Amino acid sequence: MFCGAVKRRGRVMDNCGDEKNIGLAQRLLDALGGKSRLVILTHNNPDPDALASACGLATVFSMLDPACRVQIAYGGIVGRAENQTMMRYLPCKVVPFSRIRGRDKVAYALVDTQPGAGNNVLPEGKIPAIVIDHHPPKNSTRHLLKQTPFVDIRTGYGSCTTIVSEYLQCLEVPITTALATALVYGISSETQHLGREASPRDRQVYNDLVPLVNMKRLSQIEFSRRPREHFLYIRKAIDNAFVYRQVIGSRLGPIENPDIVAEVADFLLLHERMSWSIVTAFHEQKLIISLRAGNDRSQAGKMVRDLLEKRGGTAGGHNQVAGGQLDCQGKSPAEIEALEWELILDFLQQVTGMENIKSVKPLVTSELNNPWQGDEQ
Ligand SMILES: [Mn+2]
Repeated sequence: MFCGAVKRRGRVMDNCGDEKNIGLAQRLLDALGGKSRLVILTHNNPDPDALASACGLATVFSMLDPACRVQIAYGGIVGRAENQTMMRYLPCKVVPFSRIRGRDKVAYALVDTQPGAGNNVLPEGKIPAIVIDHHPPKNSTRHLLKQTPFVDIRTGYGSCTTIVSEYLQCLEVPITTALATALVYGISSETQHLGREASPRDRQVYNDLVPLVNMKRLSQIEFSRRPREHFLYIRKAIDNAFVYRQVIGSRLGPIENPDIVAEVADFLLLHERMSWSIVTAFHEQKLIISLRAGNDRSQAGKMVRDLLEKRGGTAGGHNQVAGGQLDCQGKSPAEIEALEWELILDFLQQVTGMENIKSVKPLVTSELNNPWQGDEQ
C-alpha cells in the first residue's frame, strides 16, 4: 500500500515495484547463508533510532521467513528514561548481548552501526550477514563491508529507521500500532522532529507512518519520568559547563550511564548564543565524547574523527551529531583528565580558529568545578 502511494506520486524508491520487491526479499534471505538464526545488533547503548531499526528489521524477517529465529541484542546499557520506556512498549524483545547463546552459529545483522565502527559488540573476526546504516563508512573498514553479503548504507538519510521503514513498506509487511509508534519515535528523536539532518525520505516515511501511531504512547515515551540520578547528572553538567566563544561544553567525570553524554550535549546546545557543544565523560575505562553542531553544514563527524583517530580512538557521526571513544586502560586519573583537556582545547582551536587557548569560562559558577573529584550523591 505504501509503495503504491509512493509510485503514484512519481517518486523513485529503491527496491520498489514488484520485481524489485522480490529482489529485496530474496537478497535479505540469501544474506543469511542458510543459517536459521539471526541476531540483530544495534550499536552499544542503543538510541531510539537503533532500537526502532532493529525492531523493524526483525518484523521484516518474521514475515519473510517465519521459521527463522530472530533476536535483537545490544552492548552497553539502555540508560536514558525515554529509551527504557520505548523498550517497554516495543513489539519486539530486546536483550543484552550477554544473553545470546550459540554466538558462533548465528547470522548477524548490524543496524545503525557497521563492522569496525568501535561502537558495537559484533564478535571479533565475524563478518555480518547484513549491515543497514546511515553513517558514512570509514576507509579503514571498507574491506569488512566488501565481505558483507547485504549492505545498505544511505548517508543522506537522517535516520536508519527510515531505511528499514522503506523495507516494511516495499515488502508490504503489516505495520502494527506499536511498531509504527517505535518507528516514528526513532525518526523523530534522531532528527529532532525532522528539524535536524532529515532528508525528504525521512519526512515522507514519517508522514506515511504518523496516522498509524498511538500518540498518547509516543508522548509517554518522549516525556518519560526520570529517576533522581538524572537530576544529579543535569546539576553536574551545569555546574561543570564552560563556554568559549560560540562553543559550550561540559565535563561529567566518571559516570554510570553513558547515554547522558549525548543527552547533555543536546541540552547545552539549547543555549541561544552557541553553535557547538562538546561533552566528555569517563565510563568503563573509556573517555567518551559527544559533539553537536547547530548548523547543518558543520562537519561534526569529521571533526570528532580527526580528534580521536590520531589518538587511537574510534569515532563517527554526521554533520550535526557525532561522538566517539578513546580507550584509557592503564592510564591514571590525572593522565586521563589531562587527555580530556587536550581534546577539548584541540577541538576549540579547530572550531574557533584561535590559537594558544589557555582557559575557558564557566557558564554559571564563579570557577570551574572538577568533576573528577568527589561524588555529588
Ligand atoms: Mn542513527
